Amino acid sequence: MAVASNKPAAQPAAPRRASAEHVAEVPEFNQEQEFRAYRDMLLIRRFEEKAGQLYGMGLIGGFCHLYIGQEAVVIGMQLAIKPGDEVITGYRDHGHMLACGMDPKGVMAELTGRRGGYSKGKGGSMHMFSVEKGFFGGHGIVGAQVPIGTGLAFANRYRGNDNVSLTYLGDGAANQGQVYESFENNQYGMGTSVARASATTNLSQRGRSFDIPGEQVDGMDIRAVKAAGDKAVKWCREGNGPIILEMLTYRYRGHSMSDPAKYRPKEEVDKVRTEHDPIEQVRSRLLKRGFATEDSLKKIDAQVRAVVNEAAEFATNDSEPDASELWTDVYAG
Ligand SMILES: Cc1ncc(C[n+]2csc(CCOP(=O)(O)OP(=O)(O)O)c2C)c(N)n1
Ligand SMILES: [Mg+2]
Repeated sequence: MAVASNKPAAQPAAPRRASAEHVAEVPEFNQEQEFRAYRDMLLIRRFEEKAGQLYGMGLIGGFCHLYIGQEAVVIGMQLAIKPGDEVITGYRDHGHMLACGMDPKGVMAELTGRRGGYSKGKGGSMHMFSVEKGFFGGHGIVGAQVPIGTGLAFANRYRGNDNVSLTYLGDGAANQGQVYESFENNQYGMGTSVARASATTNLSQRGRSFDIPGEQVDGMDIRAVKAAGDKAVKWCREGNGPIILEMLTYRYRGHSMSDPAKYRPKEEVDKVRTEHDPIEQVRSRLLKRGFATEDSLKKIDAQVRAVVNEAAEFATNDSEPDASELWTDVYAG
């Protein structure tokens, strides 16, 4: 029996955590993995902060959706895949591009609409691709990446290779009724919390009617992401079909740069930041396990900042595309 109610949903639920049993199973990273996790996640964090600054200075036009807070998801999954595998996502895509190894200069220059950008400055934040690095966009239409990601997976099957396609989509996109390979739940679709938008908030089970298995993962703990990614990727490589990973993560900033995020209490964000920040978790393990000192971490921070500053420098000094470029790379159907 279904019961409908027009009562407003309860207050947005506090960010859900992965189950305790699952967290307990998380395998440790070795020293090299911890360092890589730290450096790669920090690059995304600093890049996004810089993009936010450039947006504030009026140097980035259009939409700009930041990935701050969610870094462990892409970096953890990247550690589980190999060259030849494909990655596709929605519009919150800068982190995915950096994780795939795309050049921060080319990504930043695309944000500022310059020639040296990945789409020659004509696409912007949501329209960047690199077949070489296995990145297939960057899609502004919510859920549009899901059928394309499914197509990439089928292409691998038809070609008889064992490559996998990682298709990232949000909790909001989960209600689109598309075919799902991977779920990423940062608790909000624009200003709507997942508890207000979905009758069931366990999105990992959305594939059940298609016999697609799924699992919830602590998306703030990069070790949990990698472990779940390893298992899921193995499942797919063995030809068992798709699998859903619901990454329980959290978006620190508003939906886009123009969203002040007034629909949630500041304390909610502060709590995640202080207790579950994905980068802080790695940082404190590096120190606690004696792998790093404050000084050696400062050196990494400085290296990352230098890469981001160089990207910003390039993105603000490179020239804009020539007006004649308006007529190139345009395809008529
Ligand atoms: C088909 C379509 N409907 C609506 C929108 C407007 N829109 C842009 S982002 C968004 C929210 C999606 O949220 P979610 O999937 O949770 O991703 P997140 O922004 O949290 O990463 C909406 C409704 C759109 N771009 N495309
Ligand atoms: Mg969301």
